[in-house]
Amino acid sequence: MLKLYYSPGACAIASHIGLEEAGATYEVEKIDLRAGQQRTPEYLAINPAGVTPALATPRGVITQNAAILAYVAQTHPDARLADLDDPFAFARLQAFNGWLASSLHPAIGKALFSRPPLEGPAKDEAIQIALQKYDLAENHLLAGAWVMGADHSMADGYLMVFTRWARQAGLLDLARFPKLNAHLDLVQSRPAVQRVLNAEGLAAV
Ligand SMILES: N[C@@H](CCC(=O)N[C@@H](CS)C(=O)NCC(=O)O)C(=O)O
Repeated sequence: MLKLYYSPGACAIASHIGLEEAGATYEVEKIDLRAGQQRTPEYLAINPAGVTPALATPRGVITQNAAILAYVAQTHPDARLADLDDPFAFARLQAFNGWLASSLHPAIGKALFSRPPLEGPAKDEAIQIALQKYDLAENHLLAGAWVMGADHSMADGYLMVFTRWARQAGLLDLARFPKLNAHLDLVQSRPAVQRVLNAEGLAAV
């Protein structure tokens, strides 16, 4: 049985959505990031990096949303969360998820969730840097209604994490980001995504 360690509304929701979209058999355990549960010896024994998500599998723990999503896609091929027959298409998908993990997530995370919170010009600068990355997604990286074009994939729930945070912060301006707004609405309309939002005690934004 797979077990996902997650924190509600945090980036682990990408893996949670991947599991639900795949129709996987899994259980979840909530890690309270605000209470510092990610730094307890019990959780550090699961993920020594002290972050969520972590996915416990029969062969050991997988960390990083991009890796968990690729594992779920490959172990549940009927769900078609990735084009597993085309190495180029799979690499493009991995490139997008890698960009989310290494570029968009750190930028919006710094702007919104720095501890202590950023203020004044430092916050303004961090927001501008993050918005330039949303510009890149809006103008260059989205291949169609879904991230990869005509077909839904494991990248869509992952992108939703960050468009959701941006919309909640009032940063996802409709005129500047029409495609990202439409994508967020599309992803949130999926039954699997609604089940995950409910399970995490969240609502569509
Ligand atoms: N690139 C990593 C990011 C993991 C990450 O930073 N998770 C955050 C929540 S969005 C976390 O657990 N932070 C807890 C902490 O830094 O103390 C992934 O995709 O898994």
